[in-house]
Amino acid sequence: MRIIKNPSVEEVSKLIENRKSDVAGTEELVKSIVENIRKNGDSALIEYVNKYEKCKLTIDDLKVSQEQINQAQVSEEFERLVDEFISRLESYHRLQLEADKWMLTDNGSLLGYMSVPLESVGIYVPSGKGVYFSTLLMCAVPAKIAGVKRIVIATPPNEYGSVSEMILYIAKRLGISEIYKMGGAHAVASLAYGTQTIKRVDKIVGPGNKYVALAKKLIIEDCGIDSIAGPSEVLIIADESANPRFLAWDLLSQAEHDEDAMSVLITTSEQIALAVQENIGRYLQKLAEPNRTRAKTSLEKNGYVLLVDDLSKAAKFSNLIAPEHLEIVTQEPYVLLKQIKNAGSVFLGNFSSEPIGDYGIGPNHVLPTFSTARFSSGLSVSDFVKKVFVTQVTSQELMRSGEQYVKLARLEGFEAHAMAVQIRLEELGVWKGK
Ligand code: HSO
Ligand code: ZN
Repeated sequence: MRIIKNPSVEEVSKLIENRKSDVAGTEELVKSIVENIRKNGDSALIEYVNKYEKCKLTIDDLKVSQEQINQAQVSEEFERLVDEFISRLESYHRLQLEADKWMLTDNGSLLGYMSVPLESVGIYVPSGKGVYFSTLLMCAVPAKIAGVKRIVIATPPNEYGSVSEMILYIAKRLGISEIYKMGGAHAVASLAYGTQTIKRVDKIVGPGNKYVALAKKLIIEDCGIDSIAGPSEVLIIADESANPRFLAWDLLSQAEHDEDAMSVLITTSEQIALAVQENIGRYLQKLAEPNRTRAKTSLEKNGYVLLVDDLSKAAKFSNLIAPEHLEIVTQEPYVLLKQIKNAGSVFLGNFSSEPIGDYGIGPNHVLPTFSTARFSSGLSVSDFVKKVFVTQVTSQELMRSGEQYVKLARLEGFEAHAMAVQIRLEELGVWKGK
Protein backbone atom coordinates (compact mmCIF):
# COMPACT_ATOMS: atom_id res chain seq x y z
CA MET A 1 0.00 0.00 0.00
CA ARG A 2 1.34 3.36 -1.03
CA ILE A 3 1.64 5.96 1.71
CA ILE A 4 0.69 9.45 0.55
CA LYS A 5 1.56 12.26 2.95
CA ASN A 6 -0.79 15.25 3.27
CA PRO A 7 -2.60 14.77 -0.02
CA SER A 8 -4.60 17.60 -1.57
CA VAL A 9 -8.30 17.34 -2.45
CA GLU A 10 -7.29 17.09 -6.12
CA GLU A 11 -4.93 14.22 -5.42
CA VAL A 12 -7.59 12.30 -3.51
CA SER A 13 -10.16 12.95 -6.26
CA LYS A 14 -7.71 11.55 -8.81
CA LEU A 15 -7.35 8.33 -6.82
CA ILE A 16 -11.03 7.51 -7.18
CA GLU A 17 -11.42 8.59 -10.79
CA ASN A 18 -11.28 5.95 -13.49
CA ARG A 19 -12.04 3.15 -11.07
CA LYS A 20 -15.12 2.05 -12.96
CA SER A 21 -14.51 -1.30 -14.60
CA ASP A 22 -13.76 -1.30 -18.26
CA VAL A 23 -16.93 -2.22 -20.11
CA ALA A 24 -15.80 -1.28 -23.60
CA GLY A 25 -16.80 -4.02 -26.02
CA THR A 26 -19.06 -5.68 -23.46
CA GLU A 27 -22.00 -3.33 -23.92
CA GLU A 28 -22.92 -4.52 -27.41
CA LEU A 29 -22.72 -8.15 -26.37
CA VAL A 30 -24.93 -7.64 -23.32
CA LYS A 31 -27.44 -5.69 -25.39
CA SER A 32 -27.70 -8.52 -27.90
CA ILE A 33 -28.17 -11.10 -25.14
CA VAL A 34 -30.93 -9.09 -23.47
CA GLU A 35 -32.75 -8.48 -26.76
CA ASN A 36 -32.46 -12.07 -27.88
CA ILE A 37 -33.92 -13.37 -24.61
CA ARG A 38 -36.69 -10.82 -24.69
CA LYS A 39 -37.66 -11.93 -28.20
CA ASN A 40 -37.01 -15.65 -28.11
CA GLY A 41 -37.35 -16.67 -24.44
CA ASP A 42 -36.32 -20.22 -23.52
CA SER A 43 -34.56 -21.08 -26.77
CA ALA A 44 -32.23 -18.08 -26.43
CA LEU A 45 -31.79 -18.65 -22.71
CA ILE A 46 -30.66 -22.24 -23.04
CA GLU A 47 -28.28 -21.25 -25.82
CA TYR A 48 -26.55 -18.75 -23.50
CA VAL A 49 -26.61 -21.13 -20.55
CA ASN A 50 -24.76 -23.69 -22.65
CA LYS A 51 -22.37 -21.10 -23.98
CA TYR A 52 -21.49 -19.27 -20.77
CA GLU A 53 -22.17 -21.52 -17.79
CA LYS A 54 -19.63 -24.09 -16.64
CA CYS A 55 -21.88 -27.01 -17.62
CA LYS A 56 -24.38 -28.07 -20.27
CA LEU A 57 -28.07 -28.08 -19.33
CA THR A 58 -31.42 -28.65 -20.98
CA ILE A 59 -34.29 -26.30 -20.29
CA ASP A 60 -35.83 -28.94 -17.99
CA ASP A 61 -32.68 -28.99 -15.83
CA LEU A 62 -32.62 -25.25 -15.38
CA LYS A 63 -34.84 -25.17 -12.33
CA VAL A 64 -33.61 -26.86 -9.18
CA SER A 65 -36.20 -29.44 -8.14
CA GLN A 66 -38.07 -29.12 -4.86
CA GLU A 67 -36.64 -32.50 -3.92
CA GLN A 68 -33.09 -31.23 -4.33
CA ILE A 69 -33.89 -28.18 -2.23
CA ASN A 70 -35.49 -30.30 0.48
CA GLN A 71 -32.51 -32.65 0.56
CA ALA A 72 -29.82 -29.96 0.83
CA GLN A 73 -26.82 -31.47 2.60
CA VAL A 74 -25.19 -29.17 5.11
CA SER A 75 -23.67 -29.72 8.52
CA GLU A 76 -25.72 -29.26 11.66
CA GLU A 77 -23.35 -26.48 12.59
CA PHE A 78 -24.17 -24.64 9.36
CA GLU A 79 -27.88 -25.06 10.06
CA ARG A 80 -27.47 -23.54 13.51
CA LEU A 81 -25.36 -20.68 12.17
CA VAL A 82 -27.89 -19.89 9.48
CA ASP A 83 -30.68 -19.81 12.05
CA GLU A 84 -28.74 -17.40 14.18
CA PHE A 85 -27.79 -15.11 11.34
CA ILE A 86 -31.32 -15.06 9.99
CA SER A 87 -32.67 -13.99 13.35
CA ARG A 88 -30.02 -11.24 13.67
CA LEU A 89 -30.79 -9.95 10.21
CA GLU A 90 -34.51 -10.14 10.88
CA SER A 91 -34.28 -8.13 14.10
CA TYR A 92 -32.34 -5.36 12.38
CA HIS A 93 -34.41 -5.24 9.21
CA ARG A 94 -37.68 -5.17 11.17
CA LEU A 95 -36.58 -1.69 12.28
CA GLN A 96 -37.08 -0.61 8.68
CA LEU A 97 -40.72 -1.67 8.41
CA GLU A 98 -42.90 1.35 7.92
CA ALA A 99 -46.52 1.55 8.95
CA ASP A 100 -49.10 3.05 6.60
CA LYS A 101 -49.42 6.78 7.29
CA TRP A 102 -52.56 8.93 7.32
CA MET A 103 -53.44 12.58 7.93
CA LEU A 104 -56.63 14.63 7.95
CA THR A 105 -56.74 18.17 6.57
CA ASP A 106 -58.67 20.95 8.32
CA ASN A 107 -61.55 20.23 6.00
CA GLY A 108 -61.67 16.55 6.73
CA SER A 109 -59.92 15.23 3.62
CA LEU A 110 -58.00 12.02 4.13
CA LEU A 111 -54.46 11.87 2.74
CA GLY A 112 -51.87 9.18 3.21
CA TYR A 113 -49.95 6.28 1.83
CA MET A 114 -49.93 2.53 2.10
CA SER A 115 -46.79 0.42 1.96
CA VAL A 116 -47.46 -2.45 -0.41
CA PRO A 117 -44.93 -5.25 -0.88
CA LEU A 118 -43.72 -6.09 -4.38
CA GLU A 119 -45.33 -9.27 -5.69
CA SER A 120 -42.16 -10.93 -6.92
CA VAL A 121 -38.43 -10.42 -6.64
CA GLY A 122 -35.42 -12.06 -8.29
CA ILE A 123 -32.25 -12.41 -6.25
CA TYR A 124 -29.00 -12.72 -8.13
CA VAL A 125 -26.52 -14.76 -6.10
CA PRO A 126 -23.04 -14.48 -7.61
CA SER A 127 -20.52 -17.30 -7.51
CA GLY A 128 -17.04 -17.70 -8.83
CA LYS A 129 -14.84 -15.68 -6.50
CA GLY A 130 -16.62 -17.19 -3.49
CA VAL A 131 -19.91 -18.86 -2.57
CA TYR A 132 -21.99 -15.84 -1.76
CA PHE A 133 -24.62 -17.49 0.41
CA SER A 134 -24.43 -14.46 2.72
CA THR A 135 -25.70 -12.30 -0.15
CA LEU A 136 -28.73 -14.55 -0.45
CA LEU A 137 -29.47 -13.94 3.24
CA MET A 138 -28.96 -10.19 2.84
CA CYS A 139 -31.43 -10.00 -0.04
CA ALA A 140 -34.03 -12.55 1.01
CA VAL A 141 -34.46 -11.52 4.65
CA PRO A 142 -35.58 -7.91 3.94
CA ALA A 143 -37.73 -9.14 1.03
CA LYS A 144 -39.53 -11.55 3.34
CA ILE A 145 -39.95 -8.95 6.06
CA ALA A 146 -41.45 -6.59 3.50
CA GLY A 147 -43.96 -9.31 2.62
CA VAL A 148 -42.80 -10.29 -0.89
CA LYS A 149 -44.64 -13.53 -1.79
CA ARG A 150 -42.60 -14.86 -4.69
CA ILE A 151 -38.82 -14.89 -4.33
CA VAL A 152 -36.76 -16.35 -7.16
CA ILE A 153 -33.03 -17.09 -7.08
CA ALA A 154 -30.72 -17.00 -10.09
CA THR A 155 -27.23 -18.34 -9.56
CA PRO A 156 -24.61 -19.83 -11.89
CA PRO A 157 -24.25 -23.63 -11.62
CA ASN A 158 -20.91 -25.33 -11.07
CA GLU A 159 -19.25 -27.68 -13.57
CA TYR A 160 -21.46 -30.57 -12.38
CA GLY A 161 -24.59 -28.60 -13.13
CA SER A 162 -25.50 -28.08 -9.51
CA VAL A 163 -25.87 -25.24 -7.03
CA SER A 164 -24.08 -24.98 -3.68
CA GLU A 165 -25.78 -27.03 -0.96
CA MET A 166 -25.47 -24.02 1.34
CA ILE A 167 -27.54 -21.92 -1.03
CA LEU A 168 -30.10 -24.71 -1.37
CA TYR A 169 -30.33 -25.06 2.39
CA ILE A 170 -30.86 -21.32 2.93
CA ALA A 171 -33.55 -21.35 0.23
CA LYS A 172 -35.28 -24.22 1.97
CA ARG A 173 -34.99 -22.53 5.36
CA LEU A 174 -36.56 -19.34 3.95
CA GLY A 175 -39.25 -21.14 1.98
CA ILE A 176 -37.88 -20.21 -1.45
CA SER A 177 -38.75 -22.83 -4.06
CA GLU A 178 -37.74 -21.25 -7.37
CA ILE A 179 -34.03 -21.49 -8.08
CA TYR A 180 -32.68 -21.22 -11.61
CA LYS A 181 -29.19 -22.32 -12.58
CA MET A 182 -28.13 -19.34 -14.59
CA GLY A 183 -25.92 -16.28 -14.19
CA GLY A 184 -24.75 -13.28 -16.17
CA ALA A 185 -26.77 -11.09 -18.51
CA HIS A 186 -29.01 -13.97 -19.65
CA ALA A 187 -30.15 -14.52 -16.06
CA VAL A 188 -31.04 -10.86 -15.60
CA ALA A 189 -32.91 -10.67 -18.91
CA SER A 190 -34.85 -13.89 -18.23
CA LEU A 191 -35.96 -12.65 -14.83
CA ALA A 192 -36.90 -9.23 -16.17
CA TYR A 193 -38.85 -10.32 -19.25
CA GLY A 194 -39.79 -13.88 -18.41
CA THR A 195 -39.45 -16.85 -20.75
CA GLN A 196 -41.74 -19.82 -21.38
CA THR A 197 -40.40 -21.52 -18.24
CA ILE A 198 -39.60 -18.54 -16.02
CA LYS A 199 -42.27 -16.09 -14.94
CA ARG A 200 -40.94 -12.55 -14.92
CA VAL A 201 -40.31 -10.72 -11.63
CA ASP A 202 -41.04 -7.14 -10.58
CA LYS A 203 -37.54 -6.34 -9.34
CA ILE A 204 -34.05 -7.84 -9.44
CA VAL A 205 -31.63 -7.33 -6.56
CA GLY A 206 -28.15 -8.52 -5.67
CA PRO A 207 -24.64 -7.83 -6.91
CA GLY A 208 -22.99 -9.37 -9.93
CA ASN A 209 -20.16 -9.00 -12.42
CA LYS A 210 -20.03 -6.40 -15.20
CA TYR A 211 -22.36 -8.46 -17.43
CA VAL A 212 -24.98 -8.51 -14.69
CA ALA A 213 -24.52 -4.79 -14.00
CA LEU A 214 -24.84 -3.84 -17.67
CA ALA A 215 -27.89 -6.04 -18.15
CA LYS A 216 -29.53 -4.48 -15.10
CA LYS A 217 -29.05 -1.06 -16.65
CA LEU A 218 -30.75 -2.24 -19.85
CA ILE A 219 -33.92 -3.55 -18.27
CA ILE A 220 -34.83 -0.67 -15.95
CA GLU A 221 -37.81 0.46 -17.96
CA ASP A 222 -39.48 -2.90 -17.47
CA CYS A 223 -38.23 -4.21 -14.14
CA GLY A 224 -37.01 -2.61 -10.91
CA ILE A 225 -33.39 -2.95 -9.82
CA ASP A 226 -31.45 -2.15 -6.67
CA SER A 227 -28.29 -0.09 -7.00
CA ILE A 228 -25.54 -1.44 -9.24
CA ALA A 229 -22.93 -2.85 -6.91
CA GLY A 230 -19.30 -2.69 -8.02
CA PRO A 231 -16.25 -4.30 -6.39
CA SER A 232 -16.06 -4.03 -2.58
CA GLU A 233 -14.55 -1.01 -0.86
CA VAL A 234 -13.35 -0.29 2.65
CA LEU A 235 -12.02 2.94 4.03
CA ILE A 236 -10.63 3.08 7.54
CA ILE A 237 -10.09 6.26 9.52
CA ALA A 238 -7.72 5.52 12.38
CA ASP A 239 -5.75 7.40 15.00
CA GLU A 240 -2.91 6.15 17.16
CA SER A 241 -5.35 4.23 19.39
CA ALA A 242 -6.05 1.70 16.62
CA ASN A 243 -4.53 -1.77 16.46
CA PRO A 244 -2.49 -2.07 13.23
CA ARG A 245 -2.96 -5.85 13.10
CA PHE A 246 -6.73 -5.46 13.12
CA LEU A 247 -6.58 -2.76 10.47
CA ALA A 248 -4.36 -4.81 8.16
CA TRP A 249 -6.74 -7.77 8.12
CA ASP A 250 -9.76 -5.51 7.65
CA LEU A 251 -8.12 -3.87 4.61
CA LEU A 252 -7.16 -7.27 3.21
CA SER A 253 -10.68 -8.58 3.78
CA GLN A 254 -12.09 -6.37 1.05
CA ALA A 255 -9.01 -6.60 -1.17
CA GLU A 256 -9.44 -10.39 -1.38
CA HIS A 257 -12.87 -9.97 -2.98
CA ASP A 258 -11.74 -8.63 -6.31
CA GLU A 259 -8.78 -7.25 -8.28
CA ASP A 260 -10.75 -4.01 -8.56
CA ALA A 261 -11.67 -3.75 -4.87
CA MET A 262 -10.52 -0.65 -2.99
CA SER A 263 -8.89 -0.47 0.45
CA VAL A 264 -7.93 2.87 1.91
CA LEU A 265 -6.52 3.83 5.29
CA ILE A 266 -6.60 7.46 6.39
CA THR A 267 -4.64 8.06 9.54
CA THR A 268 -3.14 10.79 11.62
CA SER A 269 -0.42 8.45 12.87
CA GLU A 270 2.69 7.71 10.84
CA GLN A 271 3.45 4.83 13.17
CA ILE A 272 0.09 3.22 12.38
CA ALA A 273 0.60 3.83 8.65
CA LEU A 274 3.96 2.07 8.65
CA ALA A 275 2.81 -0.78 10.89
CA VAL A 276 -0.26 -1.48 8.75
CA GLN A 277 1.83 -1.39 5.60
CA GLU A 278 4.24 -3.90 7.08
CA ASN A 279 1.51 -6.16 8.43
CA ILE A 280 -0.24 -6.29 5.08
CA GLY A 281 2.98 -7.44 3.43
CA ARG A 282 3.30 -10.24 5.97
CA TYR A 283 -0.35 -11.26 6.06
CA LEU A 284 -0.54 -11.47 2.27
CA GLN A 285 1.84 -14.42 2.54
CA LYS A 286 -0.64 -16.17 4.82
CA LEU A 287 -3.41 -16.02 2.25
CA ALA A 288 -3.80 -18.95 -0.11
CA GLU A 289 -4.29 -18.55 -3.85
CA PRO A 290 -6.25 -17.22 -5.62
CA ASN A 291 -7.09 -14.75 -2.84
CA ARG A 292 -3.45 -13.76 -2.30
CA THR A 293 -2.84 -12.59 -5.86
CA ARG A 294 -6.27 -11.05 -6.05
CA ALA A 295 -5.69 -9.03 -2.86
CA LYS A 296 -2.18 -8.08 -3.92
CA THR A 297 -3.37 -6.84 -7.31
CA SER A 298 -6.21 -4.93 -5.71
CA LEU A 299 -3.89 -3.24 -3.22
CA GLU A 300 -1.44 -2.32 -5.95
CA LYS A 301 -4.22 -0.77 -8.00
CA ASN A 302 -6.47 0.74 -5.34
CA GLY A 303 -4.75 0.46 -1.98
CA TYR A 304 -3.62 3.68 -0.27
CA VAL A 305 -2.63 5.03 3.07
CA LEU A 306 -3.35 8.73 3.35
CA LEU A 307 -1.42 10.41 6.12
CA VAL A 308 -3.24 13.52 7.34
CA ASP A 309 -2.63 15.98 10.16
CA ASP A 310 -6.08 15.99 11.72
CA LEU A 311 -9.14 13.76 11.89
CA SER A 312 -11.50 16.34 10.39
CA LYS A 313 -9.44 16.21 7.25
CA ALA A 314 -9.79 12.43 7.31
CA ALA A 315 -13.59 12.80 7.49
CA LYS A 316 -13.50 15.29 4.61
CA PHE A 317 -11.52 12.92 2.39
CA SER A 318 -13.76 10.04 3.38
CA ASN A 319 -16.85 12.04 2.34
CA LEU A 320 -15.15 12.77 -0.97
CA ILE A 321 -14.41 9.10 -1.59
CA ALA A 322 -17.89 8.08 -0.28
CA PRO A 323 -16.86 4.47 0.45
CA GLU A 324 -19.09 1.42 0.60
CA HIS A 325 -17.78 0.56 4.09
CA LEU A 326 -16.24 3.01 6.52
CA GLU A 327 -14.52 1.98 9.74
CA ILE A 328 -13.84 4.70 12.30
CA VAL A 329 -11.21 3.41 14.67
CA THR A 330 -10.40 6.43 16.79
CA GLN A 331 -10.54 7.27 20.46
CA GLU A 332 -13.87 9.06 20.04
CA PRO A 333 -15.56 7.61 16.97
CA TYR A 334 -18.91 9.31 17.72
CA VAL A 335 -17.34 12.74 17.34
CA LEU A 336 -16.18 11.88 13.85
CA LEU A 337 -19.41 10.09 12.96
CA LYS A 338 -21.19 13.45 13.08
CA GLN A 339 -18.98 14.66 10.25
CA ILE A 340 -19.72 11.67 8.02
CA LYS A 341 -22.09 12.42 5.15
CA ASN A 342 -21.26 9.86 2.48
CA ALA A 343 -20.79 6.16 3.29
CA GLY A 344 -22.76 2.98 2.73
CA SER A 345 -22.26 1.44 6.16
CA VAL A 346 -20.22 2.74 9.09
CA PHE A 347 -18.42 0.58 11.68
CA LEU A 348 -17.30 2.21 14.92
CA GLY A 349 -14.40 1.22 17.16
CA ASN A 350 -11.78 -1.46 17.38
CA PHE A 351 -14.12 -4.44 17.51
CA SER A 352 -16.49 -3.53 14.70
CA SER A 353 -14.61 -5.31 11.97
CA GLU A 354 -16.19 -4.92 8.54
CA PRO A 355 -16.50 -8.69 7.87
CA ILE A 356 -18.82 -8.87 10.89
CA GLY A 357 -21.15 -6.72 8.81
CA ASP A 358 -20.58 -8.92 5.75
CA TYR A 359 -22.02 -11.97 7.49
CA GLY A 360 -24.89 -10.35 9.28
CA ILE A 361 -24.57 -8.67 12.63
CA GLY A 362 -27.60 -6.79 11.34
CA PRO A 363 -27.20 -4.09 8.65
CA ASN A 364 -27.23 -5.15 5.01
CA HIS A 365 -24.06 -5.81 3.03
CA VAL A 366 -25.53 -4.90 -0.36
CA LEU A 367 -24.27 -1.33 -0.38
CA PRO A 368 -23.53 1.57 -2.71
CA THR A 369 -20.06 1.52 -4.33
CA PHE A 370 -18.09 3.78 -6.70
CA SER A 371 -18.93 6.91 -4.65
CA THR A 372 -22.67 6.41 -5.16
CA ALA A 373 -23.06 6.59 -1.37
CA ARG A 374 -23.28 10.33 -2.16
CA PHE A 375 -26.89 9.74 -3.19
CA SER A 376 -27.93 6.18 -2.45
CA SER A 377 -28.32 3.76 0.45
CA GLY A 378 -27.78 0.08 1.08
CA LEU A 379 -30.44 -2.54 0.48
CA SER A 380 -33.30 -2.36 2.95
CA VAL A 381 -36.91 -3.36 3.48
CA SER A 382 -37.99 -0.24 1.60
CA ASP A 383 -36.45 -1.67 -1.59
CA PHE A 384 -39.18 -4.29 -1.50
CA VAL A 385 -42.20 -2.09 -0.92
CA LYS A 386 -43.96 0.54 -2.95
CA LYS A 387 -45.76 3.43 -1.42
CA VAL A 388 -49.26 3.81 -2.78
CA PHE A 389 -50.59 7.31 -2.16
CA VAL A 390 -54.23 7.76 -1.14
CA THR A 391 -56.46 10.86 -1.39
CA GLN A 392 -60.07 11.33 -0.34
CA VAL A 393 -61.38 14.87 -0.82
CA THR A 394 -64.44 16.16 1.06
CA SER A 395 -66.96 18.60 -0.36
CA GLN A 396 -65.91 21.13 2.30
CA GLU A 397 -62.35 20.90 1.00
CA LEU A 398 -63.48 21.46 -2.54
CA MET A 399 -65.68 24.40 -1.59
CA ARG A 400 -62.77 26.07 0.17
CA SER A 401 -59.90 25.46 -2.24
CA GLY A 402 -61.45 24.11 -5.46
CA GLU A 403 -61.03 27.37 -7.35
CA GLN A 404 -57.26 27.26 -6.82
CA TYR A 405 -57.00 24.00 -8.77
CA VAL A 406 -59.07 25.44 -11.58
CA LYS A 407 -56.76 28.44 -11.76
CA LEU A 408 -53.54 26.41 -11.81
CA ALA A 409 -54.90 24.08 -14.46
CA ARG A 410 -55.77 27.00 -16.77
CA LEU A 411 -52.36 28.56 -16.17
CA GLU A 412 -50.73 25.32 -17.28
CA GLY A 413 -52.99 25.22 -20.32
CA PHE A 414 -54.97 22.15 -19.30
CA GLU A 415 -58.62 22.95 -19.81
CA ALA A 416 -59.96 19.46 -19.13
CA HIS A 417 -58.16 19.44 -15.79
CA ALA A 418 -59.78 22.77 -14.93
CA MET A 419 -63.22 21.54 -15.97
CA ALA A 420 -62.92 18.33 -13.94
CA VAL A 421 -62.79 20.45 -10.81
CA GLN A 422 -65.08 23.22 -12.01
CA ILE A 423 -67.89 20.78 -12.80
CA ARG A 424 -67.85 19.62 -9.21
CA LEU A 425 -67.92 23.18 -7.91
CA GLU A 426 -70.89 23.87 -10.20
CA GLU A 427 -72.62 20.77 -8.88
CA LEU A 428 -72.02 21.99 -5.34
CA GLY A 429 -73.48 25.36 -6.36
CA VAL A 430 -70.36 27.31 -5.40
CA TRP A 431 -68.76 28.03 -8.79
CA LYS A 432 -68.68 31.77 -9.25
CA GLY A 433 -68.13 31.49 -12.97
CA LYS A 434 -64.78 32.99 -14.01
N1 HSO B 1 -17.97 -7.34 1.44
C1 HSO B 1 -18.95 -7.78 0.48
C2 HSO B 1 -19.93 -8.76 1.03
C3 HSO B 1 -19.41 -10.13 1.37
N2 HSO B 1 -18.25 -10.38 1.96
C4 HSO B 1 -20.00 -11.32 1.20
C5 HSO B 1 -18.12 -11.71 2.15
N3 HSO B 1 -19.20 -12.27 1.67
C6 HSO B 1 -19.68 -6.56 -0.06
O1 HSO B 1 -20.24 -5.77 0.90
ZN1 ZN C 1 -16.69 -8.96 2.17
